[in-house]
Amino acid sequence: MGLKIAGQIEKVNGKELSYREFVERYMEKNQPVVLTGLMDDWRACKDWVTLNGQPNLQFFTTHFGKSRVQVADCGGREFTDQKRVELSVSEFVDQWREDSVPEGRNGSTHVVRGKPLLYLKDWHFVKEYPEYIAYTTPLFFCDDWLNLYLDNYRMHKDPDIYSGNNEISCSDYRFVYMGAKGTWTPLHADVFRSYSWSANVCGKKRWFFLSPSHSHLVFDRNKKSCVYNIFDDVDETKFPSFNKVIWLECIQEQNEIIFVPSGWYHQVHNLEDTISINHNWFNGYNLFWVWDLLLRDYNEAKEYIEDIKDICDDFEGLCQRNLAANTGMNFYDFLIFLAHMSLANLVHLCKVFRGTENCVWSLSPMAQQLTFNLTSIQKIALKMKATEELTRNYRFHLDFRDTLDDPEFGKLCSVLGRTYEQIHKQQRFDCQTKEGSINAIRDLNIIGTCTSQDCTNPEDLVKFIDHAIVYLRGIYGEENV
Ligand SMILES: O=C(O)CCC(=O)C(=O)O
Repeated sequence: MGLKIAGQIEKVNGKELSYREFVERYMEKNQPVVLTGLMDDWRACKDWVTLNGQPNLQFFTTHFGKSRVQVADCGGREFTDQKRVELSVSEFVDQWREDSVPEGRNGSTHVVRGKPLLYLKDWHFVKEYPEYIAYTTPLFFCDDWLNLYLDNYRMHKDPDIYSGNNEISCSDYRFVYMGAKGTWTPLHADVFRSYSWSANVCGKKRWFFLSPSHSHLVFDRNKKSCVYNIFDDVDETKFPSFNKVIWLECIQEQNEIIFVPSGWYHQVHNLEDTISINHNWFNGYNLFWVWDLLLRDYNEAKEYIEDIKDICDDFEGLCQRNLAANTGMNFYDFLIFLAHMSLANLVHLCKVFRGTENCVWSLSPMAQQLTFNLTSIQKIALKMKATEELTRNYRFHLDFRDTLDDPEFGKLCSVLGRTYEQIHKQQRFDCQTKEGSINAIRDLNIIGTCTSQDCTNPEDLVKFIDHAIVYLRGIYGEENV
């Protein structure tokens, strides 16, 4: 039986959309959209594409040929994903060229002359070639705490997990994908239940989407395994609701960027030889998706080893290590991340406050954004506080005052500040700030007056944010924060 398709994803000219409109219509509502007109000046669109619109494979061999990359075998499955091998870019390109002799193609079976179709995925191109500015992230997708944080910190520090290949694979979430016509990505929801955006530098993709409220339909009775390929002859006894699924479809053309919201399951097919760039990211609008996933994966990890609980010296530690290995971070990693991000947001809030003493504070979109961010972090910390494991086990410690002196934190703060200045410049507030970034929070002595100057658990973070907001209200008046 064929798939039921209910509709298409909306396409909007990105040049005619304001940041606020993007937030209100898509990011806040968690709705997909395709944006056009945002890639005009990308170097990738010139260097990586031939005059007749094909991937410029020679350019890749010449300039990036020695890079080692992960390549998926589109015909082979390994657990929930495609089998992967590591190749150099040159080797990958050679194989692509060999396979692209027309008579070799065998329909949509993901195999060419008995050999699997190869799809280069998750290439950390920006990390590897920081000097080569292939593109600029469109403003709509710049409020990206995940990649800003990873540019300065590691998400997870356990040397057992964070080594070798893993070190590279966790370094950031900015990727290049390259694959011939027929390559594809199986059904999945994104890592950390982040948002993603994906831009077609050349080629064409066909996307199938399922909203989070219907995602249970692609799972088995135990809600453990998900359909792998929606075009397979899906076993009805195993996936009894699969035939009820109604999909949203999107044909994404060259130079179009798709916004994939949190928790939407999707399967993707390259209809032509395609190169795309994609990022995963999260911010104050979708943090709760990340926490929901972590909690769910934690409960699963715990259930899986429940039978060794009584003979294990550090059962909770083992659960957290397994969670980090499977999901990419654990509770403590996430809490440290939240503590850094709250302090960075507060640094800027103090800075804006200092610079706007004589203005009507509530008019500042920047202050509204920072206050919103702090409030959404606080909501997650409150949820974390309700998690027994986190109240019983204090496994990390962050000193807010020391963090202000950390040069990596200084870099994180400057990039975050620049990002919000860029985002809000359309609605520029009249009073400009003159302060250095971190001085304002020091001068205001917010940390010194807080009962919890250290963060060791979610409750400390909740109190710290409460204190900061009450303190600023005390100085500048209730209506202003
Ligand atoms: O382009 C693809 O093959 C997959 C991309 C994807 O799944 C994503 O960006 O989330």
